[in-house]
Amino acid sequence: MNNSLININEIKEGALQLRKILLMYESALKEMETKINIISQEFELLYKYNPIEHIKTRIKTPESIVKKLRKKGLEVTYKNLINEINDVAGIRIICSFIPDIYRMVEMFEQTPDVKIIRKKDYIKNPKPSGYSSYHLIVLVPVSFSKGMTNVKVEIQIRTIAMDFWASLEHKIKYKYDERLPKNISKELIDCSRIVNKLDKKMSSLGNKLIEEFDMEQNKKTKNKKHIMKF
Ligand code: 0O2
Repeated sequence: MNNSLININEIKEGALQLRKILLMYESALKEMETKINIISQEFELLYKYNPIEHIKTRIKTPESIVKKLRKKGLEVTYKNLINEINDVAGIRIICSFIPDIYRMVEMFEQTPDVKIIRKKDYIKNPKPSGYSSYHLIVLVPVSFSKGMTNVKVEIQIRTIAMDFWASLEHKIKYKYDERLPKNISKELIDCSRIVNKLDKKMSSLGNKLIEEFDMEQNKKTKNKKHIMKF
């Protein structure tokens, strides 16, 4: 056993630094969650159609942060955590139909205080695993007593079907400690194709609903800006 003396001040200092970082990410998530909830309620009120089924937020676990830094070949430091890990704060938006996902992306592009720094379309280009979703990395301004900080948040936008596949695949992968036997990987890829087909079919059935919504939206908004006027 290591018999060196415990330095209580060092422990306190480390704990405070970690709490400050977590507060920064938790606050950014709250800001984003509030913005998305407002958009969702506005859609419901103005168009009687809400593209958002539900949202989930999470802060990445310390184990997952350390694993990701090591995978990237980086030292486990607070600096690397902030600069190199884009998804410490994550928000997942579950939409009804595929076109709703692109509508959400468009909306974030038009939100003045959310700066998109990266976009990844895993719907048009699914991952080899079969994973599909739309990812955005955004900077959200958060005000603290000593000024404003832009905090990185990852937004994953997907349909219910994409979420169903990703959640179960994640569970199965976790069970195998990410070393999936080949036959299971193949089955999962097949399942993702079925899910994708189902998604496209449901989206074409939902087209009428979406077309009516688009007409209403065009009537009610000017310059494609989603601002409620009082
Ligand atoms: P968890 O549990 O969500 O924390 P980057 O440094 O940003 O370039 P990164 O983060 O690997 O690299 O980017 P990517 O691949 O765009 O997004 C990673 C996240 O997308 C994952 O986070 C998952 O949430 C999700 N994801 C990506 N590929 C898959 C997949 O094959 N299956 C499932 N179920 N989800 C996937 P984490 O950190 O891996 O996990």
